Amino acid sequence: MDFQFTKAQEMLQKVAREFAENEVGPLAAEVDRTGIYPKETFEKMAKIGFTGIGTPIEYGGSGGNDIDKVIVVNEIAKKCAATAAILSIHTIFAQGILKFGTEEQKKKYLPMMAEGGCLGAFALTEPNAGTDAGAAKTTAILDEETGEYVINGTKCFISGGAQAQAVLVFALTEPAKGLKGMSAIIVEKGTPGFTYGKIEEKMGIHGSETAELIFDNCRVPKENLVGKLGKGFNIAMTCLDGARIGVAAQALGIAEGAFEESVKYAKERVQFGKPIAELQGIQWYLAEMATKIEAARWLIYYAASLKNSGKPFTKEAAMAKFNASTVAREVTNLALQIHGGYGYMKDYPLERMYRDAKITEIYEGTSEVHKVVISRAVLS
Ligand code: COS
Repeated sequence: MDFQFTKAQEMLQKVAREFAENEVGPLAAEVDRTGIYPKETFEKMAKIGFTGIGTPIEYGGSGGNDIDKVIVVNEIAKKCAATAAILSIHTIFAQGILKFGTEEQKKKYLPMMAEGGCLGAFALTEPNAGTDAGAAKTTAILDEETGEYVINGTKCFISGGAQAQAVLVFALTEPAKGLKGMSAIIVEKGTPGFTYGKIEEKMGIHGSETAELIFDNCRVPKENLVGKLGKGFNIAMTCLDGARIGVAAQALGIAEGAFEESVKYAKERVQFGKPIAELQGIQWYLAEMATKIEAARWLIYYAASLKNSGKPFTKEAAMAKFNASTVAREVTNLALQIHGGYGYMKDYPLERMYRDAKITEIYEGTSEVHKVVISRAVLS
């Protein structure tokens, strides 16, 4: 088993690290304070090719694979978890179209998502369908006369939902069949009947906007159906498997960012006449953090490499995400502890990292859902 980056991946990591340090890090506190979606940063990420990672060059993407995506999301999350979330979630739309879309859909949407700086979103969750995603009630009924789907319902907690140029919406095309009657349909921004409701105020990842999407007799051409009719739930689950590796990479980045801050602080902070890095209690914290981070990293790269090679990776993606998000919470907690009172203040990034880490245990599937997925796999 080869765990080495290729030369190109080493270069990508260097570029991503520099971009994160120069373009993302300096804005992170401001993005957190204002909650304003960092549009310019997203456009810069499009220019540099990050938004097109995983999309083939023939469709305007940058090529690359899941390892490359992990590298970039990881580096950006070290400096700003919200910006990493925006990038990571954006790529789910493109991946869904790439895997299940028609040639026309690929030609239309992939270039604009990759190079055009347009954001994509993924709308599955509803007020009464969170972990139980199959309980979604939004409908998309075909009007045979006009050849349009008429969409009615409300989606909630949709990352980037109000900014996105196109949203992959999961709706019941045959409501009587429940989740077996669910289909995936593209809805473009500006389509009559498609509006935004509440923009959520959250504990963390403030720059990654979370919106309610309202569909009120929203009509879209039947050509907007993605994949087979009635296969929407399977499409959603397939997309989420990949997205979970992205969240794991984000969680890893948050943990690494907090760890790096802690090492720096421990060497600088003098108490009892010496840097606190010389105290065994602090050394043990750092050792614990470093070990958890390293273990999380390899589980993520393992899941990503399985996905790349076309092997089943559902269980490993769930493990990688469950583990990395736990590590992000534990490591940011210890990092804040090492910083003491300063860590609790907004002058330092620790309290932001601590808040940002929590969502990784919740979105794209809670830790409890991952335990369901893992236990089903090991018991089957
Ligand atoms: N990839 C592809 N298809 C999958 C799949 C996967 N990882 N997991 C399940 N499916 C398919 C099953 O094969 C089944 O298809 P068929 O009916 O064709 O056989 C169908 O989906 C239903 O599967 P299952 O019976 O396992 O569904 P459940 O209702 O028990 O749901 C959980 C399973 C709980 C795991 C699922 O609902 C889930 O992941 N929920 C969390 C949702 C989530 O992550 N939300 C985050 C926000 S997204 S905006």
